[in-house]
Amino acid sequence: MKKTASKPITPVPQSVWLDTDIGDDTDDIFALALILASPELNLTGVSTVFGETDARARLAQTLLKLHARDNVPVFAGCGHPLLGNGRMDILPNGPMVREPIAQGACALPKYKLPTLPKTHAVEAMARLIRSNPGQMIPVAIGPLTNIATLILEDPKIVKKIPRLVVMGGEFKKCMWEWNIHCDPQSAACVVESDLPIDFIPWAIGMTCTVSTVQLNQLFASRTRTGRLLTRAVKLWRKAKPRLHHMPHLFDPMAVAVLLHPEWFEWQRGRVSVSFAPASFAHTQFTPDPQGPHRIARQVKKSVAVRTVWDRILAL
Ligand SMILES: [Ca+2]
Repeated sequence: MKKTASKPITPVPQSVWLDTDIGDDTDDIFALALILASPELNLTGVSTVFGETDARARLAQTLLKLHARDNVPVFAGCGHPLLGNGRMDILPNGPMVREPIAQGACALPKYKLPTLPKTHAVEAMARLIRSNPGQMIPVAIGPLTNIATLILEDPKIVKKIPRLVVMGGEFKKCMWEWNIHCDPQSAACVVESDLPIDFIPWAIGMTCTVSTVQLNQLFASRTRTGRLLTRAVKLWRKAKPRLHHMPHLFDPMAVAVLLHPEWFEWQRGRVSVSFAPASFAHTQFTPDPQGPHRIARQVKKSVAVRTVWDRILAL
């Protein structure tokens, strides 16, 4: 009997959607680069959130164009918090002045990029989820306004989303985390839906910091991506001269959840958002083996940072 050689099974790439506030801290552009560098993932769309969503969309389009991936649609989403009533300065911890996004100058001019679709990001995401129920995992790495709006407009849509990965919240330190703080009402709406959610909290991102040697590897890179990311980091540092810190890989770790879940130690339970004056926008966690949420408690930081960074540098 003739033997047939068994072909290795190639896993089908996981469909993902990136919901991002790309343009402020550099970890969003690193997260997008990591997705593009990962054959395990199929990027079906990008939505932008918070503030200048059109400018953020152009920055995402720029990185996609560099890699001939401008077939991936990018949509501008909600610029204002859910209850912002068109204002950005209503947050309880003082006025929040939004300046132009730090890395805006990295983006190619409009005429070199695909025309931004008129479809709102939330509508685009909803259409894709409905036409591919159970297939696509959104990765939310900005304030949760788009995701909350998606759920509010069609609460049943959560049944068509296998799970959501969120970079947001903090459960070890008594503090608010930026993405939750920028729109706590949206965060509450998302965690109170039935959506299964994996959380990468602030402490995980703080653990995953790029070293000086690794950053210098990026600065020495002469690839198109290397040059773009170098410029992004330099613009970000210029925008925050007093801090002058090293990039933390908050957002790329949310993507890494889909690539290497074994890097993380998880705890299952339920996340809630506090609206008490003394702990406004803090996230709280109640352990529950049947809960819909998982929070990452630990990460294998050395292998995680090295692997993620090497992938990004190789793009
Ligand atoms: Ca972000």
